[in-house]
Amino acid sequence: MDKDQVAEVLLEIGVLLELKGENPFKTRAYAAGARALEALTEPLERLVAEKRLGEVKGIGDALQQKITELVTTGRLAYYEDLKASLPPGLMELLEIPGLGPKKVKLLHEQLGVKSVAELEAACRAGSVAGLTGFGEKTQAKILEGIQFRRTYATRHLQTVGHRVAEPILAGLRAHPDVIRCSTAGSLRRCKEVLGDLDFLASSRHPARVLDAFVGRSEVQNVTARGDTKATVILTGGIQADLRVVSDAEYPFALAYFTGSKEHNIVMRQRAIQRGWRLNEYGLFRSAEETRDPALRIDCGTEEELFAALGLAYVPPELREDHGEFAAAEAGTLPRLLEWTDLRGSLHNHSTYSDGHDSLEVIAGYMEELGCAYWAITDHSRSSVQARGLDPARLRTEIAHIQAINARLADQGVDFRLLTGTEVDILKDGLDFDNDLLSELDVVVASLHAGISQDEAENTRRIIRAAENPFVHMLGHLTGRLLLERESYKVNQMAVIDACAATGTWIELNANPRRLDLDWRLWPYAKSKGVKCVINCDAHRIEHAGYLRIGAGLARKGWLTKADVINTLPLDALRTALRVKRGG
Ligand code: DGT
Ligand code: CA
Ligand code: CA
Ligand code: ZN
Repeated sequence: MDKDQVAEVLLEIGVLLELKGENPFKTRAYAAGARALEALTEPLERLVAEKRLGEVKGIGDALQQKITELVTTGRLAYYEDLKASLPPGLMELLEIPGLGPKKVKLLHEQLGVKSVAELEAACRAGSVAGLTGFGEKTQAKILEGIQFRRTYATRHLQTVGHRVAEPILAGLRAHPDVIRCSTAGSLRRCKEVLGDLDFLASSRHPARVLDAFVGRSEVQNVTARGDTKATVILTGGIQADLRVVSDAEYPFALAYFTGSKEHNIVMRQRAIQRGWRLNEYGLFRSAEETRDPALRIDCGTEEELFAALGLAYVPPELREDHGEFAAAEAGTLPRLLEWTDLRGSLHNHSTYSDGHDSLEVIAGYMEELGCAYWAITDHSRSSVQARGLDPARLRTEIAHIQAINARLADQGVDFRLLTGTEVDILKDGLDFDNDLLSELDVVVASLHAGISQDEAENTRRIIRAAENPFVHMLGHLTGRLLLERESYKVNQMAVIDACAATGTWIELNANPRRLDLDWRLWPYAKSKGVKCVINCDAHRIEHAGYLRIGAGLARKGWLTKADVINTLPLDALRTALRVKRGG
């Protein structure tokens, strides 16, 4: 077991102990232990092998022995016994918004609730409201949470899909009987949330490929298994489909199962207009539905299929019937952004506010990664929960960044940190005055608190921020958290128009839970001349990887390198940053 897995087990032990009503000191020790592991700078395996776990602050005797057992054997008897001593449904109850271990324990002890279904029944019967510490309001909130979970349990963040799909695709690739293979469906189209995962392979021996797929260790349950397809449920509850076709059918099946459905309908129409038929088995010279190989128009690749239908190749991200057919026919499909075009991120946090890493660590990591720049935009003072900076502390940070940059210059390194802030948009104006903002390289303005129920009010506040000459860009415009929290009310079109009028950029927040401005709105923003900035909103150095996710969504929004500000090299970026300030 690696460090992250061990930390996860420790956290879960802490929760299980809390559910059992153990003394809080004991339960907290596990959470502290997990945090200590996350902060390790040395490989955990080495610490265990050299019996040096005791040197780590926050890891006591009891934890040392458990961590050692987990790392060396991959299991922990104590943890398994603990899990077995509680009804398995209790952990699931914790996933309902508003329910922590204390409340779950009470529900279990007082009402005998052991599952989500039982909890729902108890709420409907009104018995939850009567418990100490609950009340009508909490009961209603719990019901709402159960409903929300039901709607979203079958949908997953794109990153989760990628993480789960990668080893499965690698397994297909390595299989001796697989000729070609790919992901398909919404995963290949780079949708922000996914229903299920789709895989496609070509082979002369479909049964062998399907055997290997359903036999994988992450398969929890085989829902369906036929001669050419299988559907399984993977650990974590995500569903996956695999189709296996002949290699001659492969390009047609790949196009079909990549979809979207709306895109496929138009493709079929185009075939019919030509007196042909298109389905997952081929493009056929036939007026009837068929899969007769003798009638198939040979296409070796998707490119050839598109060409046969009079179209330029449409990248999977654009296959949503959002205008790709007109553009592919006219030969005006844009050359989409590549994630390697990106030079850095302009909205990120450090230990000065709620980030995990110091300026030095960030600079070292991003330089090593090959970035040209990385802006530090810690929170402003009103974001108290995020340890927002007051003006004095921001000036300390500016000086600190300048010192680091001076050192980089001395060493002949081209990489630079940029100074900045993610300044809060307040009821009337911004959290910092223009004098202070003018001292910063990069200013991101975001709405975090005091959000109104009134769309016009929110829109007005955001537009006012865009009108400030010192604000370069708007951060996470809708405040949405995918599968978790809806957007606040805001007229996005009006904001885009205001950004166009003022030369303000809009962020594509590449955090996989945000991904706003939504890809559906970028073509409009682009038509108005509004530039995009793909930002990691990094709170840890590892979040630099979000650039790739953001680039995928930018592609889905039809954006090219020229539409995205942070493809600029440092000098050109500095020039672009001066434009709105009249310099
Ligand atoms: P998801 O799984 O909900 O995120 O979305 P998709 O697009 O992956 O949908 P899925 O998994 O149901 O099907 C994969 C592809 O198969 C889909 O993108 C298009 C194709 N497909 C599925 N059902 C139909 C259909 O009834 N008609 C057509 N034309 N295509 C379909
Ligand atoms: Ca799918
Ligand atoms: Ca599917
Ligand atoms: Zn923010």
